[in-house]
Amino acid sequence: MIQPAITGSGVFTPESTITNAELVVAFNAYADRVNAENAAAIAAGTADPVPHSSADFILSASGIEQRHVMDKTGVLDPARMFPNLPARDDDSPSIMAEMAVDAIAKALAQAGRDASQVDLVICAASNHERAYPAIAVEIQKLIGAGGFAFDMNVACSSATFGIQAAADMVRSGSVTCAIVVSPEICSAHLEWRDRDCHFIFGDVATAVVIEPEARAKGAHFTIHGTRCATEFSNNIRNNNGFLRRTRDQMEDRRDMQFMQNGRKVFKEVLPMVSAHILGHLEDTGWQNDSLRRLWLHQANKTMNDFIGKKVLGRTPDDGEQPNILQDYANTSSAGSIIAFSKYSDDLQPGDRGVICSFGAGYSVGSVLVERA
Ligand code: CO8
Repeated sequence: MIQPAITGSGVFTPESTITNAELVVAFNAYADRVNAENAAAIAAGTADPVPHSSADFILSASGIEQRHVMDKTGVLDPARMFPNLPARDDDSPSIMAEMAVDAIAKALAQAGRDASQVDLVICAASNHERAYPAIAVEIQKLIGAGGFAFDMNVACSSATFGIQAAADMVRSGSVTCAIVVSPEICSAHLEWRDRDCHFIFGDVATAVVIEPEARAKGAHFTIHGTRCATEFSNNIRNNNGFLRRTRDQMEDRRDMQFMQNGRKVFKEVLPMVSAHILGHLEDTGWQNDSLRRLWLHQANKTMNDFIGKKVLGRTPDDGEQPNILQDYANTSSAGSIIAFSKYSDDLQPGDRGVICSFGAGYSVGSVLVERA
């Protein structure tokens, strides 16, 4: 069996940011407008007013301070409340592909590889811009890669599940230079008019290069193990899909966007993730005290603090479990890879770490790596 390694990683970060304060001003203006329109029904007790959002609540409940987005003007327009991303003609690159190409260029530069050497592109993300042709095949063409490409979706766990698929193909010898790219435009499937979730997500793209370790050109991360698990739950769900036009009254239905029961997710996913990582470590023969770093899914700071403590058996020291969600918010599958990409260069040969993502499905994926 061929030993796989992560030889490069890269992040595309959209220029526009929305701070919690900006977000709350727009949301509260929207709430005031809707409440004024419904004043009679609210007074008669037949409609509930839309309550105001609060920047203090957002920070204390999630740890998020701002998010990057592909378009902020549409999101912050109280009369619109979703991004403005005009359709492109079929001969122009799609938006996800364009984001992906930027992240891939950075990852390939770190790996010291040219795109012509790539023989697999997996576009692993929690939503795709169209049903077909696959975004991954468009990316393959745009970068000038060979081989084959496909899209996959396991919501927040897409990147780690993609790494497992790519690493398995490298292990078996069917590919020699794989890219797992995760362009996430969460802003387009988030319901910005729902105060329970309007603060949660942001946009980004990440990419990793996976190759046989023997081909690595420089410092890299040996992949010692990958493990994926799923367990069905309705607590994070989006009912949008290709059957939309076959059904009545779907246009502005709430469940056409991201829906979650955040409290239940919190309670049910935490034990699942801690047990998953600890089981993966044990079966690989790794002690938790040999870990130098945890690159966790970036949904909620309290959640990560809890998992870090459970996995290490103590409160993580500064830098052992880097968070990026204060700057990026939840970027679905890309979150743990942003943390990995930004906080891994300082590790020394022999240092070990875990990349772990989790979310809708439920799903959890872990990747055990060692600096070499
Ligand atoms: N401002 C002020 N008050 C608020 C706000 C707000 N914005 N929002 C809620 N409140 C109020 C509530 O109404 C509630 O009031 P009351 O007690 O009077 O009923 C109170 O604050 C507490 O509300 P919650 O119980 O909801 O607050 P929590 O402490 O549970 O925090 C969180 C909410 C932050 C959502 C938290 O539950 C959480 O992080 N849960 C885990 C979520 C998670 O990890 N989800 C994973 C989803 S990601 C995924 O799988 C990918 C999906 C695909 C990507 C989708 C892209 C769009």
